[in-house]
Amino acid sequence: MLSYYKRACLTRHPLAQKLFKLMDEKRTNLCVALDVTSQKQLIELADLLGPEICVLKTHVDILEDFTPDLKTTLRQLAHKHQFLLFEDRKFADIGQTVSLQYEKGIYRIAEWADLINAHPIPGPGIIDGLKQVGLPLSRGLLLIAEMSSAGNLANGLYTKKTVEMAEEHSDFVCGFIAQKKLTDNPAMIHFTPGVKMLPGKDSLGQRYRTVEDAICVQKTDVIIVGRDITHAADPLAAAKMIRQTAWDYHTAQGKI
Ligand code: S5P
Repeated sequence: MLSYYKRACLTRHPLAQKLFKLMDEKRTNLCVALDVTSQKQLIELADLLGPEICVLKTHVDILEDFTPDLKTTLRQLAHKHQFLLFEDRKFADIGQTVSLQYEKGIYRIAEWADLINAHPIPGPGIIDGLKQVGLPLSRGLLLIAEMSSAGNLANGLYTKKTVEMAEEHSDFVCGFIAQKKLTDNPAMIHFTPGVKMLPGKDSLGQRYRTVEDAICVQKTDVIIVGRDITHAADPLAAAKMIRQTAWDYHTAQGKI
């Protein structure tokens, strides 16, 4: 198994290099999903959990009090605690439309988010549209190759074609949202959502695998954890515990 440091040397994608080095130096492969609806909550949690994470994942469109200065605050926190910002926008339209959704509108995602993701359903034009905006800014795109939710349609040939699309656009695509490792290409980073300390599901189709399963069995790189941290009685203690567990499993895989 290659270390994250070695993988940083094996990719020419500037953002992937940055993330691999950050994970290696900070010793964390935890991405926290802060699905909160107020800016105050988002900023407080980002500042509290920042030291534990490599990536902060947001859904800015669920904020009820969004103001444009949030992007400056998030960038300052990302710099202070050394993490990347991932806006989980799940783009899914034709190239022209997604390029506008990415660059314009009230959220101006391209201005502040290091990472974004997209459904490959529209075909490679979606990558070209996002790339036009993101490549000059050294941003990165994750393709959604698999989903955690019950009954989803992203499997089999769809997933295989997604991996091929990613390889063909590896100047901008730096990895996947997936439930397991999909390629041996060391440049591609696998992010896995639907992770908790204990397995289970929620009432709306979300399915959870454990940290151990995600890292040791499915061989993913980064775990995305939301409610197991944000709904814990002590979110910082939960984040510290999950971070340490995930890193211990990662090092036990011989990736050090
Ligand atoms: O397949 C997916 C893809 C994503 S990005 N399943 C997911 O759950 N997600 C996101 O991960 C979802 O939008 C949410 O922000 C997070 C999971 O949150 P949790 O509270 O269930 O851990």
